[in-house]
Amino acid sequence: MERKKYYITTPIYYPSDKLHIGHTYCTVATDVLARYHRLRGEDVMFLTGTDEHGQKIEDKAKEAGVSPKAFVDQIVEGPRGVLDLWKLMDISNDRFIRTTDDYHVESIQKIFRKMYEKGDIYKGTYRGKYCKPCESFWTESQLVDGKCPDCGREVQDAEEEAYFFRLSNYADRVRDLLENTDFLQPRSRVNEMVKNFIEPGLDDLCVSRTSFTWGVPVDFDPGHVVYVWVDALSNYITALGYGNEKRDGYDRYWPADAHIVGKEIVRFHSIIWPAMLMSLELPLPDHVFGHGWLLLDGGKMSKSKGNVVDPYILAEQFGVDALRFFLMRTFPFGSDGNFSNELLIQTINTDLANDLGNLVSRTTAMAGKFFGGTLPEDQRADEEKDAGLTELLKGLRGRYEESMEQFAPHKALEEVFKAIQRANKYIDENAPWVLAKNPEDHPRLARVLYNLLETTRICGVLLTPFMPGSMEKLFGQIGAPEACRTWESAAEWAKLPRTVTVEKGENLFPRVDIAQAMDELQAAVEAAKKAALPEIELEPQSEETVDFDTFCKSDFRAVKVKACEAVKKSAKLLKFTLDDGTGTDRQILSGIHKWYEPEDLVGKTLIAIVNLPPRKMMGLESNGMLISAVHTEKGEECLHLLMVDDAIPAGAKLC
Ligand code: ME8
Repeated sequence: MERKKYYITTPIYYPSDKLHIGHTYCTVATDVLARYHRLRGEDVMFLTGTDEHGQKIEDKAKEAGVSPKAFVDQIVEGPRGVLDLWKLMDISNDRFIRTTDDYHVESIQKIFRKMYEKGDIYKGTYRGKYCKPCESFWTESQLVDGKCPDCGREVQDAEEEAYFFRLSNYADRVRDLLENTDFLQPRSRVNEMVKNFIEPGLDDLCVSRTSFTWGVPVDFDPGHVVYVWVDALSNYITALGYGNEKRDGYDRYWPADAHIVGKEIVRFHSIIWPAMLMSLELPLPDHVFGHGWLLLDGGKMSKSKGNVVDPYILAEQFGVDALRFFLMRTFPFGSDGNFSNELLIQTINTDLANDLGNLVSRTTAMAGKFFGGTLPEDQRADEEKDAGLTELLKGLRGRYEESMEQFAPHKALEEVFKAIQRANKYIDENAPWVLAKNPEDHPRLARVLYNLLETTRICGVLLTPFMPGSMEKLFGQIGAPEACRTWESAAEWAKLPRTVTVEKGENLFPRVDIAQAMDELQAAVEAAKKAALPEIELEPQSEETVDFDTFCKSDFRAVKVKACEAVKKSAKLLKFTLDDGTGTDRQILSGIHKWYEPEDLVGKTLIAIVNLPPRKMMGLESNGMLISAVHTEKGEECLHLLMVDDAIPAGAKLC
């Protein structure tokens, strides 16, 4: 029998900034669904990528002083970039598309031309607002208080020649698709789309721009670049070789089974994208699922709100699987949720350390202690006592499957955790430590432990899409052979060999100390901030000139350190006794204790300016100043006393 195909996609990300935990949420969710379909034995194609064109990227690159391509390359391929992040998060995408890839550009030009030749794209005039200093076009709705959203200055009416897509032609068919099929999910998003966009009337869509150049050029009208959403949405087919020879799989995988997208881009995926496909006369995807947002304190996610949202820091601190699990367990997919670091830690402690972790470690420890790790053949079931657990487990895969098919991974996890909690209760009900005391009860004890291992195994299979790495370890600990890790085996009770051998291993999910973890997170954020600072920063050179005679009045001399000590009650000051060649000791105070210990400086030849007027510091007189070189490194001030060749005699003048 031919394997069923399953094509699933994430949005392609704007590489305009580093990705945060909200972006990670979307990709992890899609990965979980992709892994679930693979577990079922389906032929999965999972696509993700980056959306690299448009004015926003062009502007950011300009700001950074690099070309747009160099700018996006750094964020996509550079250290801790998009590719690194997906690797770290164990994302199992089969393909990765960048909209700057040449095959994609070639396909976009063909797609644009095809719609143009069909008469669905026509040339017209784009009317909007223009900010002269920023050289930017804006629509009325993009303005902030009627002014340029970038610089806040006045804007003027402007016109630009542009191509338009006849979106209005497809309004009825799109409405029918939304209202009369299960194309768009969850259902609540359908009403949003129809009420906010379709009912007020769909305007034709401006699909080319001439005011910037960072995009796919319209090949039959140079000077125009293709609107970034037409470019971006098409990635779902260009990555399969539609319109190019470099990729393949279009016939096998299109139409997509599911596009997973965030709620703010549902409009593009459920109105514009189907209309484009209708124009191209291509089949429509089965489903678009619009998930909710992770919020911070009820508002938009940003780096400055106190919570740590850097997925690198979170994954390094708590483990990749714990983070993946938390995202899927805590927030109903489809609704918004409030993200916080405390909630993350609580979920790890409650579900992973207490419930799942304890079940595994208690069961394997008891099998080790009471039976040397291998369960005996002689086992005694007790229908009455076992039914509560075994019945729950027998129906678990079905309930899990139903939720996963409805794009509700949080509900699937809910079912699995009900079973885990039931198993922990089963331990208490059967008190294995009491059974262990009486040899006659050992067959019963063996069966209790077997039932617990079976429960763990089935839950392990169903948790594999969520925590692939940890479940692999779990299977090792409970001695589950390959045949007991499959989708089919999750529907079979008593699949694990009766005389299974367990292996007590590392604690899969250690408990997190909340106070300590919060401190460590803060320290990691500080370290990351520091690492992002420029290596070395130099003070800009002075633009003010000094005339030669004035400069020559400064008397710089070589001086030798005869003695040096810290000034009492001062954290900074060192007191130098110097030989300046005059025969009388010179005393200079210098605030450099942060960089030097006094004893290390004795005997050194330094440079001092000796004709400054005396100054009092901490009640002591300072006659001159020692010369140092300073710069900033990773945000920290660095200082080096100027030390010269010891062959230079004390008092030698610098000129
Ligand atoms: O929209 N919570 O890219 P993008 C949940 N390039 N999801 C979030 C989120 C949050 N706090 N913040 C962002 C784009 N996302 C386009 C897509 S597809 C043809 C083109 C989600 O990098 C967001 O909802 O701005 C979107 O689904 C995804 O991250 C990429 O966002």
